[in-house]
Amino acid sequence: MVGYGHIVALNDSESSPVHTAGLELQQGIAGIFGKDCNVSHGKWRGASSTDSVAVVGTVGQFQSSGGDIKQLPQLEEDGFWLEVNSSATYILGQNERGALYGAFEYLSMLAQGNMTQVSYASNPDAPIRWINQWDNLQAGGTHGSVERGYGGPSIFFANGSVKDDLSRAAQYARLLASIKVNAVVVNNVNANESMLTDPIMDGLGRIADVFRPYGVQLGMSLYFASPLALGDLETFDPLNASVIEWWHNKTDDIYRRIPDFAGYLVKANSEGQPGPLTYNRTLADGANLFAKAIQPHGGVVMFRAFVYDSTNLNESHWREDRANAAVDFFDGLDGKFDDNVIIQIKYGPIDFQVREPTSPLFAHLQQTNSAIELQISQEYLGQQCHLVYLPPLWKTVLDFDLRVDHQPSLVRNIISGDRFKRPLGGYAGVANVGTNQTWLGSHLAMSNLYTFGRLAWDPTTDPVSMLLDWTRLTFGLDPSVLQTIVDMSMESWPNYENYTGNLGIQTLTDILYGHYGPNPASQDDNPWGQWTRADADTIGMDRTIENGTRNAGQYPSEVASMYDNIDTTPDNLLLWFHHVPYTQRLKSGTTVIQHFYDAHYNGSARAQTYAPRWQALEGKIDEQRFNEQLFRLVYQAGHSLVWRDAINNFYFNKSQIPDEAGRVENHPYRIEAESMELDGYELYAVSPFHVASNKTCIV
Ligand code: BDP
Repeated sequence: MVGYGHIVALNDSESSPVHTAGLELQQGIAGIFGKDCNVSHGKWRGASSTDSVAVVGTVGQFQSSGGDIKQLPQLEEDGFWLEVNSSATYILGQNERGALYGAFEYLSMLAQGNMTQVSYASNPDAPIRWINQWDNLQAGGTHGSVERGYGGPSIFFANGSVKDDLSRAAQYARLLASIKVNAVVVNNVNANESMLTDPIMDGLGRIADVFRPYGVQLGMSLYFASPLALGDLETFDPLNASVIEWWHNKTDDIYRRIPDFAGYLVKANSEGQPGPLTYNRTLADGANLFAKAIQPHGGVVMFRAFVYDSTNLNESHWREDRANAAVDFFDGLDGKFDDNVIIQIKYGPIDFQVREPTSPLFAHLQQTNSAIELQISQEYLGQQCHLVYLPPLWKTVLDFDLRVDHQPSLVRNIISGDRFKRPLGGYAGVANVGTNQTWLGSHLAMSNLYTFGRLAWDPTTDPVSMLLDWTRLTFGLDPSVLQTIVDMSMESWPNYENYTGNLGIQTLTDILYGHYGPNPASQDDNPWGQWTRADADTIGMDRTIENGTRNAGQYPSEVASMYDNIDTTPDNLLLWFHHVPYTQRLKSGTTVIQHFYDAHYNGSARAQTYAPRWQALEGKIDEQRFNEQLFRLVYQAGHSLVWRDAINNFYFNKSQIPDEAGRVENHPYRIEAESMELDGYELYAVSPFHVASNKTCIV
């Protein structure tokens, strides 16, 4: 019932999420209905005190105010009860954060025109619903000050310090609370010891202060060698007594500043980051070092499974195939991690590619907590210059059944803790937002951040229904706007896969530099023994058990035999698991090479339709967003052609097998820029080659 004149928020402390919830309800109702409501913060005196009321608070606060709700079901941590009846609205959280989530959910209903009476409880599927930011203290990381960030510089850091003005950080916390995210790790996994200096820890305390009213906790990435790097000790051996004491003291220092600090995120022994293997200690020794220091404070350690390093391991197995690394490195460690450690596992065995099988490590950790790492920032997926709506990709992993011990073992039920009865687990989303007005660098990319939160709360949510909600909340209720955005978004990931890399060959994106644009040659020409193994006659990585890299054998037996056998491997992962002739017939009846040609033509043709479909919405979307998104979609149309021709030509040149439709060998319609008559322009040789045809562009 929206007609109330009064909102009661059952806590009057300004840093409390319940206090925030009162203000959000007031602001939201004013925004949606143009109606002013009073808010009183503190105790509720019962329904008789006013005839129409919305009450928000925790169940405990409500009951101690004398309130009584019949049939209140069991609420889990962060869960809430929402009841909208003819005279009142009750939003009651299991904790304060849950109450705020309930307020946002209620506002989301109203903003979408849903005025129905409801009465339900909502509980999270998993306790860990974290965002990871890869922000550097200093500008000058891979992409300015946010690694793999495409939305401008950091909202937290500038010039080696925490920013003075944290208003944008507060807005971020607000945004994340509205999608039920409960913590943010604010700095890059490629961490820096300076995070643990007093001025930075003081600054982190200020960030935590602006997060707190939204129920968002702060976490930090650690540099494993900090005791040595800061010059305090001569070692960072995790079993050394002074190292242990050092980390305990630092952890106490952090909690003195941030009593609700969420925990640490650790990237160890990977891509140049030091770790326990440096001292012949196990990854569990490394993780438990931090777990023990943080346990008395109630914090957790997110320890990343993205480990590939040459130290101290049966090197050849993972070097021959990086997809083997995570399971190899964690082999024998299940059950050795403390209970407040969560192993954070990228969705696939390699690295955020357009199509990967589920990481087999999810099946190996049965006495260890695990979480999935998803990448909202579209590093390999068009970097926000391409529209790619990610939930359909994420769902291929979350809904995958690993059949551990021949029992149903969906990834989402493993990470929620249900399958192996683990106390902790969940979701980490690499968002990398920046100061750009759009946060991520593109208007439509924000659907990925929104739906990350929705899936982390309930991974069974349908990708279309979440997208509809997001579109209504973002662009309003016009049916043609809804239809166009939903249609384009839903086809965007399969299309991107079509015009980039097919059949499980991965994105074929440049792997050595920016991870953007086509560079299929770089897939094999790199130090990690990857990936496509393409020659004149054959293509694909043999990951079978007998003759290949044995990667298929890392899966539980039912899944292993499916992938080990070419006949039961789905087409979309054929080249991930098998090395085949270009003439190999797919289940669809076509050959591998012809599928490549067709997919690239079809996918890029589809991408040509986005801009005109968007243009048809002119006048229904405000001018700024209309124009900015149009610019991106026009660019995507052009870049999809670059992709199409680069990949098709590359494999045509290798295989010399013509396209049955005769499109690849000759481009009758295409005029190379450098063969045109140039007036006022000059030819310019470019590297890497893929950015221009014939390695030449005009300037
Ligand atoms: C790769 C990114 C790199 C990250 C790394 C990671 O290119 O910037 O540091 O993943 O996840 O995909 O640690």
